[in-house]
Amino acid sequence: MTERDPLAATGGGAPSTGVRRVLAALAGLLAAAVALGVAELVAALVGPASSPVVAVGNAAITLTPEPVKAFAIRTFGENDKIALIVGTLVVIALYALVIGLLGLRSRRLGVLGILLFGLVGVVAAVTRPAGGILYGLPALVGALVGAVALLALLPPLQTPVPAEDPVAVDPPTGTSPQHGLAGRVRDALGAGDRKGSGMDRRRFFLTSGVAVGVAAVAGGGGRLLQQRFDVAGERGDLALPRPASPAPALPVGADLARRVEGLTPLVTRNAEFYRVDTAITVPQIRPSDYQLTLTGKFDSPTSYTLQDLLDRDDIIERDITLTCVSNEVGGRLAGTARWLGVPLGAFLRENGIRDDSNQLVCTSSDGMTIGAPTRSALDVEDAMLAFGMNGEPLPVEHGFPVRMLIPGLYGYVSACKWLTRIDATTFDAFDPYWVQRDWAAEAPIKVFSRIDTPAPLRAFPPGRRAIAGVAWAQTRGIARVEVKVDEEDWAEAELSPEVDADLWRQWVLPYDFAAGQHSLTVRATSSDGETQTEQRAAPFPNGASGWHSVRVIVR
Ligand SMILES: Nc1nc2c(c(=O)[nH]1)N[C@H]1C(S)=C(S)[C@@H](COP(=O)(O)O)O[C@H]1N2
Ligand SMILES: [Mo]
Repeated sequence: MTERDPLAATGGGAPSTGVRRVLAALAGLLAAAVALGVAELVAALVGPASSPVVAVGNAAITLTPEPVKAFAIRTFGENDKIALIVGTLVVIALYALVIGLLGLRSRRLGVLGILLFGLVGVVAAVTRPAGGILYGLPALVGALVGAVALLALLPPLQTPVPAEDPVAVDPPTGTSPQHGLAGRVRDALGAGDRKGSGMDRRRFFLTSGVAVGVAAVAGGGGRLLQQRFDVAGERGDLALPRPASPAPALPVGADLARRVEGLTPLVTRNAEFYRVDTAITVPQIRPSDYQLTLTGKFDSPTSYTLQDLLDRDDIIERDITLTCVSNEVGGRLAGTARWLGVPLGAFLRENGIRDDSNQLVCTSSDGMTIGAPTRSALDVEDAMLAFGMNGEPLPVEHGFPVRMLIPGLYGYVSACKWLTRIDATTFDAFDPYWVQRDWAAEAPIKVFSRIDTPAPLRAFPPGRRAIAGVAWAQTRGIARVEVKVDEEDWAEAELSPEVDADLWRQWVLPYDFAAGQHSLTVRATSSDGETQTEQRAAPFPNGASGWHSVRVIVR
């Protein structure tokens, strides 16, 4: 087969060259759209995480260097995943434009480009921790159909069309040597290029219309069909047990947010609870399929179904504040909920956990590994395998059906969501996901306090106004919160009642503001006497430190 450059054939200077290039780029885009649409449809058979856009996005998360990831979390916050998907689509679109242009010069190169693009999708999907060989299917089928689309779209841009004889483009009878499947394939691959001096716009736009239709129907249909993996229904039907040990009642008036505007509520609603994880598509685990497996240093490990866990007679309910290590000074990656679950220490002992395990490696259904110190899992009083959050089954985003919680440790070393395996091992034997990325292997939560109100740099009139916020030091509790205005002495704030050492405390200090600019600074002291350090540290590698300050304008 000989390649011929249709542009060269026309001397590259024909008036239609620019238009032809634009249409070729469009052909590349359409072929990519068809590929992605078809891939979504196939992913509806295999599972949502096998969608190549999702798989490539997930792989990007895995491969992205920590500083970039930290930047993304800082910049996009809870929208980091949307930003990633949009970014992935933009890269794909640019690549597709190039493929279209390349295809104009050589269809074989164009097809090769699409197949390469498919290969990236296949590799990304198959190598996902939760992925199997089947996960490669959506990208593979998508790329093949995308290649067919490209081969259908390019020829009309390269075929000479004698205006008076449109039939010559597409012979209706079998007399042409190009006819028949082999001939068509040869034609499509460029061997059949004739002088290449014109284009058949009508046929191009008709084919484009078909491509748009296929992409939209396959993509939209695929996304719709993927909803069959949703476990929202099963989650709604799940009945939670009553705790044998209920949470201590909150004293009347415990929540200072009722009287101070802008203060974080004592208990965070599920919909408002911060979310941090690497999952682009949230794992969907059917309660009836759920299995928790114990491996490693256990004398008598058992496997548990969800019902086994729900049926236990030692269920506890506790109010616990959970925090992310990525939380910056003044940050909001923390929340408090009323959790319901199995006491972790008792559970581990019952399975004969051995003394020579110092790390529990928890694995989620999507392949995340989170390593917690065995000592904390055994000894921290309210550590649990949680299945309930604020009176509901865990929301799917927060780990349905079961997650781990160990008060006093950042989430990345304790709070494994979608928990399916606990391996009793050692720190020497295995580095979990974040530790592989150089975060600290052990990370107790640092004493922390934050000013919620007044908001920085928003002007308000002179007079009395509450300065307020939250402070936490899980497992130790907060004893004191102090506020410094400008160069005045530290003033002690009023605290919400101490409910549990694992729960944050709200603090309030009414203050008479004079006109002008003021700087407000807060610091907390834990019940065991550690005052929050002024020393600034970034979240990496074991949590941010430093006092939170805000500037306010009074006028
Ligand atoms: N499976 C899984 N569990 C996970 C994570 C994750 O990425 N995957 N992130 C951890 C981190 S870093 C934190 S801070 C908490 C956050 O829990 P939340 O999203 O319910 O607030 O979950 C932890 N558990
Ligand atoms: Mo985290």
